[in-house]
Amino acid sequence: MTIFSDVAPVRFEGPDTSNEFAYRVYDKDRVVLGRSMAQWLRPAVCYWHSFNWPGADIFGGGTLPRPWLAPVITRSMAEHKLEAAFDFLSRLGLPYFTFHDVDAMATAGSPGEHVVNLHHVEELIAGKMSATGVKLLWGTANLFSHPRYAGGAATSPDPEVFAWAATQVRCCLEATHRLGGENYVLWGGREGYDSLLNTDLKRELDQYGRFLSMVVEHKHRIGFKGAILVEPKPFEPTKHQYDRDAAAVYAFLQRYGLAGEVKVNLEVNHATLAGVDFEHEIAAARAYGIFGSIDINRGDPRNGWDTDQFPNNAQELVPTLVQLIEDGGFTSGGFNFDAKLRRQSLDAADLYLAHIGGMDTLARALLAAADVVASGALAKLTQARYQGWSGDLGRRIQAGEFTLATLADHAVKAGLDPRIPSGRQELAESIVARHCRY
Ligand code: XLS
Ligand code: NI
Ligand code: NI
Repeated sequence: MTIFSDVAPVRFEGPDTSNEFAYRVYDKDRVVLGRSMAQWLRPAVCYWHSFNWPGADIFGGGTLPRPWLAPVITRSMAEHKLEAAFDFLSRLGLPYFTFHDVDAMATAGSPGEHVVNLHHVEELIAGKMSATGVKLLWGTANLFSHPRYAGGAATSPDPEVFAWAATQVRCCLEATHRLGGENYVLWGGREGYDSLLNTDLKRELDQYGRFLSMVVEHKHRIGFKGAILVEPKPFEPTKHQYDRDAAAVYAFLQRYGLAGEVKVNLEVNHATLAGVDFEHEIAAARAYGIFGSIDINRGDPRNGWDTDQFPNNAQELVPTLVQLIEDGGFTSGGFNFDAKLRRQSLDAADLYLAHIGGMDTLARALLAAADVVASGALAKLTQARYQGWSGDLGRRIQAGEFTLATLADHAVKAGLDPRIPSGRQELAESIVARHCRY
């Protein structure tokens, strides 16, 4: 018995159910465009916000019932937490979870203790995974909470901090590998700066490049077949984070020779903070060939920080799901609910209600996006816009048959007077809106 045992296993009951502890739209086996909803969405629950966060904010302490939490976590508290977490996961019925090393283990005071404590909890996690069938979407090391990381981890001014971070990532990557994790994530929460006046930006980027190269080398050394994913975010907690968005990550990977080795884990609220639409991040990552996985949540339009709320607006997510379907779906990635309850959502039941609502939102967006894609209407409209490029001039430009000078000569000689085609943006938006009927 845990605080999550009061809710019966959550099942699909359809749109007419009056049971709030049931999925209305997410029917894991329902086939959409040739594969099941579960295969399209590959949903995961995150350990940190769900079980390792007491509901504290910068002005106040914890509000949520999380009896296994304290400033220093002992082994028995970590075990209590694990028991509750897997009780919740098995009742919620989603296939995956994600975790940071320190979310799950007993607090460690030294690198040696860290190795031992993580290994201890890894064995318990393995037991729970095989007992419940819940799988690991990704693991990650927390390289930002401890005071030693105040100046960054890989980008710290102190190489001993770099070495501590290497210890954590080595152990967590190996644990993720042994647990059958499908990806390994690095969110560089403090890999950035608060002031350029005291920061050697070039040196820090080189340190970060070195660190990531070591991670990739180790991945191959141990035979981990999952993807290494960097999670972009523009700022918070630092003033500026080097991985500010998908394009910045790509430039970084190129610079350090890692473009074929590392992809991105994109988060909705981080895109909002970066001042771009979430679908922009997906489109950019696809264009650069680095799309990996998604942290699904949302911000508040009137707050400028990472509020990490559960998604509840399906229409807003349709362009994202259209991109995902066009890309053929995830390979090793999935939708990780990197979302947390509000501080007044006080009951254990609220964690179920939040995930159920989020899952139904994703399922609604998937169904609408599948209809949009199946109708072919957006593809037709986009294709029509670029039709000129299929003509003789377009093909010859792209084939490199002109120089700048010969093309200019051609334009002058032919007296070109082009009329661009209508963008049809309002129609495109109506096509999305009219398919949102689930
Ligand atoms: C914080 C990030 C974090 C990562 C994992 O803003 O979203 O939760 O996903 O370290
Ligand atoms: Ni995240
Ligand atoms: Ni975030």
